[in-house]
Amino acid sequence: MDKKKILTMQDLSCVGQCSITVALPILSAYGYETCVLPTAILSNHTMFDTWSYLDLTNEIDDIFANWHDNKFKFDYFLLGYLGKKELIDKAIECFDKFSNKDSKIFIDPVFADDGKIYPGFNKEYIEKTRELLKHANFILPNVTEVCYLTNIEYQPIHSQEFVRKLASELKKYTDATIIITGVINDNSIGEYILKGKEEIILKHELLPIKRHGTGDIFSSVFLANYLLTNDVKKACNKAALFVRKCLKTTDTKHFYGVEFEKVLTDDK
Ligand code: PXL
Repeated sequence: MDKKKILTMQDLSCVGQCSITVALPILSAYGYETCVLPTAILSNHTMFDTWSYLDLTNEIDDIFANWHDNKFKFDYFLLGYLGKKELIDKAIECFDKFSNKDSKIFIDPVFADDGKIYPGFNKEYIEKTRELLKHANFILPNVTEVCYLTNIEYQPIHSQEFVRKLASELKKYTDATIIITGVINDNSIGEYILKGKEEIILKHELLPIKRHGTGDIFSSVFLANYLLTNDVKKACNKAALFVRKCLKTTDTKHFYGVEFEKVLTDDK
C-alpha cells in the first residue's frame, strides 16, 4: 500500500513560527509525507505591528488542475489559518477533489483568541467557518473561537458548565469530534473533548507564559499522534506536553512564538 499523505492548507508566514512553518517540520519529524497548500504569503504573522500579504487564492485553480492531472489524493487534511472566506470555498473544493474514501479532515478554525477576533476577520468569515466545520472529522477550536461560532459571550474563566454548553451548541454545526483547546480553570489549562456523546476533560499544568503559534503546534502534534495511536485522549496529552515543553524552553526574550525546534528532536 502507498504511504499515507497529509495535506496542510494554511498561510505561509515567513517569520513567526506559526501555520505552515510549524506544521511542516513537526509532521515531517514524525515521519509523515506532508504536502502543503499555502493560501497566502505574509512577511510575518499578524500579531506583529505590520505585515505584508500576498494572496494566493488565484493560484489555487492551477494547483488543483495539476494535482488532478497527476492523480494526487490525500489521506489526511490539516487546516489552520485561512483568513478569507473565498479560501473556505477552496478548502471544500479541495476535500471534494482530492480525498480518497477513507480520508480524514482535521480543522483548527483559526480566527480569534483571548476573547478577541484577529485582524481582518469578520462575521461573514465566521458564518462561512460554520459551513466548513460540517466537512470535518476533528475540529480544534479554542474557547474564544467557539464563543464566536456559537454566539455565546466569552468568559475569561472557563467553568465546566460553560465549556459543556459551548460544545453542545457547537455540535449543532458539525458531527466532528470537538476538541476545545485552551480551557482555563482551577489553575490548569486543558481540553474539553466531545466525541459523539462521550465527554473527556483533560487538565495540564498552566504556565504563566503565553506565546503565539502554540495552537498551530498543538494541532500538528495532535494529528501526528492521533495517526499513531487512534486515541484522541493520548494525542491531546502528547500535544499539550509538547506545547508545555516548548513554552518552558523558549527564551523569555523570544516574544513572537516558541522555540519548538528545541523540542522537535526529543523522543516522540
Ligand atoms: O497562529 C495562527 C496564525 C497563523 N497565521 C497568521 C496569523 C496567525 C495568528 O494571528 O496571523 C498569519
